[in-house]
Amino acid sequence: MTQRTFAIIKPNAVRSALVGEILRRYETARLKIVGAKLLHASSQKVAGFYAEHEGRPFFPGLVEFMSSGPILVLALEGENAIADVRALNGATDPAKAAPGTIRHAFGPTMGSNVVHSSDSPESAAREISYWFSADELFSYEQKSSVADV
Ligand code: IDP
Ligand code: MG
Repeated sequence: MTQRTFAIIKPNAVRSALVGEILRRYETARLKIVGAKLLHASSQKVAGFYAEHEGRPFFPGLVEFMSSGPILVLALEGENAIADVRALNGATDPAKAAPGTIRHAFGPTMGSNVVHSSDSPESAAREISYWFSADELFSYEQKSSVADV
C-alpha cells in the first residue's frame, strides 16, 4: 500500500553533512520526497512534537538536542513507507541497530541517533501535519532516470 511517513534528519546529522547520504538511502529505497524543509525548531515546538515522551527522564535532553540547530523535516511516500523508513533507520539505540542501518552507521548515541521516523499511520498523519502545511506537500510520478522526465 502506498503511504506517507514523516522523518527528521536530526541536528547532529545536519551539522555533520550527512543529509545527502541519508536522503540517498531513502531515495534508493524508492521513497519519494513529497515534503522537505530545513528549519531551526524552538524548544516549545520540539516539546509538542515529542509530547508522548513528556515526563520521561530523557525528555529535557531530547528537547534541548532537537532544538540545538537546524533539522531537515521530511514527508516521504512509498509502498510500506512507514515500516521501510523505520527499517532503514534501525533500532532507537544505535548500539543495537542492525548493520546496514542509518543509526548503526552513524550512531552515535540513543539521545542523538541522527534520524526520526513515524511508528504508525496515526503518528505519520499527526507528524506530517505538525510540521507541514498542505501547500508544502507535493504529488508527482517518480521517474527512474533524469533522461525520462
Ligand atoms: P524512536 O525515535 O526510535 O521512535 P522513541 O522511543 O519514540 O524512539 O524515542 C524518541 C527519541 O527519544 C529517540 O529517537 C531517542 O533519541 C530518544 N530516546 C528514547 N529513549 C531514550 C533513552 O532511554 N535515553 C536517551 N534518549 C532516548
Ligand atoms: Mg518514536
